[in-house]
Amino acid sequence: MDLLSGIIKAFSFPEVVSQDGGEVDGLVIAVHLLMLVLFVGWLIYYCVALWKFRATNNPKADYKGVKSKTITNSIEGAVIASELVLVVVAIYFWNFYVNEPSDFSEASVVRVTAEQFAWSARYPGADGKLGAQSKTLVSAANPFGIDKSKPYWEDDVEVLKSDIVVPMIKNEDGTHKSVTIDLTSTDVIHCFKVLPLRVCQDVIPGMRIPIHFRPTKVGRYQITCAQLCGDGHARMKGAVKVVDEVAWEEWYKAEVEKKKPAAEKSTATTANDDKA
Ligand SMILES: [Cu+2]
Repeated sequence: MDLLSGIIKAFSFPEVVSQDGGEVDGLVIAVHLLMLVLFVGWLIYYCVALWKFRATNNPKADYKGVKSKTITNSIEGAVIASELVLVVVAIYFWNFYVNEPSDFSEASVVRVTAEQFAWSARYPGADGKLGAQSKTLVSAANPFGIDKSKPYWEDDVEVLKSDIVVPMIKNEDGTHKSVTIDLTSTDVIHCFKVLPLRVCQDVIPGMRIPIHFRPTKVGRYQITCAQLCGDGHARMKGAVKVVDEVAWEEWYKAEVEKKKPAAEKSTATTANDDKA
């Protein structure tokens, strides 16, 4: 019984912690079913051909082959139909993943930058906007390649080579708020894969690629780099930490506080002391 449950578990989907994860599982099942239909179809065709053209029935080779167009047309039809199904399903899911979610806001964007061999994140500060970023400006002192000649960058919150914290916020209608992650890389191609969130997106230098998901469960989920990105690829681990709304507010407030200039912080502390 243990063996059976172990086998079932090995062939089951991992836990889903994103609202739309079920759709991804549906896509995986649909593609596998389509492949199964094609596999069985071709297997039947192969067996029929073996039987029909067996040596005992056809002692002499017929070099002209089959003249009827039925077989050729059926094969071409099957190829076109299966390609069409794959293209339609792919376009549907591509739209689903790249289009902005209905509740998109600039303030909920997290800009994640990959490098050999770590993940870092940048969040909009109190102004709700992220500063401009350019690959040409990336250096040890400016790992995100921030363009300091443009506005909005000063109050941005940075998390270097640590957990990427995102909030799990439940809407009144029972749905969950979306999180948008803009992915980029400072060196080579990496891949941001978080299985429980059902996201897997290549991270390409010079490009900013958005992905969306709606976390439904608090927890710490491993980011696996799914592109061989160098000799340290195997140790390129990161984590997406999904926290509830209260923990998110606390964390974000503390990070914003860290960004404030020392003078501003001491004024705030004195004001609080006065109140006490
Ligand atoms: Cu990697």
